[in-house]
Amino acid sequence: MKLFHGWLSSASRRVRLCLAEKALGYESVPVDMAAQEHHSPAFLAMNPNGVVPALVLDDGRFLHESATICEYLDDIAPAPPLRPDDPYARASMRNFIRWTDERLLPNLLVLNWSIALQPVAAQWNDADLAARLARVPTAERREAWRRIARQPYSDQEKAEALRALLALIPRMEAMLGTGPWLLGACYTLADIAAIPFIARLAELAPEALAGEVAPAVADWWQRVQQRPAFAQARIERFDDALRHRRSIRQTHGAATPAA
Ligand SMILES: N[C@@H](CCC(=O)N[C@@H](CS)C(=O)NCC(=O)O)C(=O)O
Repeated sequence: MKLFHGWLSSASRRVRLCLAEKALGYESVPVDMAAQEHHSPAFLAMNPNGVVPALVLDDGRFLHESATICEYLDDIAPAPPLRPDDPYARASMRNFIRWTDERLLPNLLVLNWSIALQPVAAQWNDADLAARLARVPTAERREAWRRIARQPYSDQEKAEALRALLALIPRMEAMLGTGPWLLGACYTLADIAAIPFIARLAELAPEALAGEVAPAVADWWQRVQQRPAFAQARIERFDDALRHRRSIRQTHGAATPAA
């Protein structure tokens, strides 16, 4: 299989975590978002939404949507299982993942793009920007690119985005009641879906993850980071990774890294 992904992209991180848990080998193809590689006709043939990740199967067919890809991987490589057997628990897992997709990811993108892509996008001239926007396949993402290039998110919008992200912590705290994982005894795709957001919150608002504030989530986060798959999936600190890539770019003049 071939995974088209961004090292810092939350949806891509999920799929890498899932592949690592399953010990599935794959070819890694990082996508340069600032260069709009994910809006090229070749990429759009794999994922018509023009977002990472996209998975190319061994037989040449494509899959998109990180939650769907993870379920597919759990179907083709059932060990270790990453979904609960119980139908109600499985449905709850899907609802939790959908909530992270709909309520958390757009807010995380506001924060991440403001530091990863805004400095690059702000330099595009009007004609360049118009040509770039014309290649974005969905109105929602086109507006996100326009905002980042011409109307950067305000401090208030960023604070609201962070507040929305922080809603994850009490929700997980309640789910982890009996633990050790979000749906009980088994580590599942719900845990994998939460990891990229908690990893970023650990950087943006470490106080919210303190043991006195969110004891169950703090313990869960420790357990997650000890899993071998966590290191294999390369869930690096966002700011460190960005700094490192910028210094490489300044030294070698390489393309802007995928965010
Ligand atoms: N629901 C999608 C979300 C994918 C997504 O939004 N990916 C972001 C990075 S985390 C992206 O590629 N953004 C690029 C763009 O909007 O142009 C999934 O889970 O795969």
